Amino acid sequence: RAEEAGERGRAAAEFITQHHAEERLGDPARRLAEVAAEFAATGTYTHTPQELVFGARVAWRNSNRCIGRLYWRSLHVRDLRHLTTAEQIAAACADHLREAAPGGRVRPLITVFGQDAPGRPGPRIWNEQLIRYAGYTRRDGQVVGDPRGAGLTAYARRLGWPGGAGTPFDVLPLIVQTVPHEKPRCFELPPDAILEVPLQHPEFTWWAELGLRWHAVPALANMCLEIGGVCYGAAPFNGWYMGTEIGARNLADTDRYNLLPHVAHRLGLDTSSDRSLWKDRALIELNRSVLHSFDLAGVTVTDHHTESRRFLTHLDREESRGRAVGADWSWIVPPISGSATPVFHRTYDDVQHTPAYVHHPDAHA
Ligand code: HEM
Ligand code: NRG
Repeated sequence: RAEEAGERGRAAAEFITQHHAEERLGDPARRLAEVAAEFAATGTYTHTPQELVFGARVAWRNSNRCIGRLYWRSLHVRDLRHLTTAEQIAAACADHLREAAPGGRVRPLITVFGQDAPGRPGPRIWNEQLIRYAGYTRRDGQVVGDPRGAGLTAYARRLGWPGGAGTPFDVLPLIVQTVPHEKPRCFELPPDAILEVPLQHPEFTWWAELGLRWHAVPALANMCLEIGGVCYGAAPFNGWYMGTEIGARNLADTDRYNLLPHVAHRLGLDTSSDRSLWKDRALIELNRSVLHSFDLAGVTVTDHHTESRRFLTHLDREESRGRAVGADWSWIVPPISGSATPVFHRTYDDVQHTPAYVHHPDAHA
């Protein structure tokens, strides 16, 4: 325990020093002394609003799995560390979603709730993202909706959530915990906080009949924001989607919506042999439909070619500033047409810098 406190104290000093150096704030000695004193008295310390903004942005810059980091300086930070009740936090998450995509224009945004303190953990959001679709497991083991949401769906039901309409795209309630060892609580998201895009296709008019849709804002909610030895366990953040996340993974993976066979059938493709490349062709049409539909709806979305180019610009820019960029090739390279993007044809150093967004084990796993 003392060892862990020492570790966090060192991380605090390192962060304060980094903040002063990067933002050219002069000698950090005064702030370091202040932090050391608060640390000695309370076992933790409080970031200034400026430190919080800097920390959240640099944590994005340090997200090795993220291809979208070129605009890391533009992250907008909502400092809601003072909120305490589950109701307030759920309402603030709904506001986050409204503010993240006014009129469909998505902007990178993070809402930071209270930090963990020794013996006093801060709030947690159990949902993987603020908006995720339920997965209802039927008696025959088949799942209606997103199989990825099946665990949380079952858990929400046990907490008393009555379930949604039973469609494949029912939005899960928020599950918020403010007091450890006490049951978390469910909050339905207000419909006006949920922007969704129905999928159509640029050529096939029948595509809309498939009844597919996806939500506009990917807002990761279960990662911990770690800044200078302090953990913010509830700090949902979002950017915009890259089309492949939806068209090549969420709707296509066999353990997700598994739509390739159905789409290939509707396209009249020969599914009797892998070598007809029916999966590949179905993937391309799914991805065209995602980009086309988001564009038509006026909702921000990027494609993997554009985003790959931007990422290389990001690498150049960071290197010219003397900063090494960590990256994880297996996450950076898009899940379709990898070799047609420039990020494929090189290697990266997967070194993890701090501050960072980190995965903590699911409370309900
Ligand atoms: C991961 C794109 C904004 C932090 C990813 C992934 C993509 C992506 C494609 C891989 C996801 C996957 O394969 O499941 C983008 C785009 C953004 C954006 C296009 C537009 C602005 C942000 C922001 C943050 C962020 C604002 C944080 C402030 C992360 C993190 C991961 C990630 C931590 C890894 C998630 C995990 O481990 O599950 N991003 N991102 N990204 N991104 Fe971004
Ligand atoms: N693949 C996930 C989302 C992961 C993060 N992606 C982003 N993040 N674009 C999915 O829902 O498909 N972001 O902050 O923009």
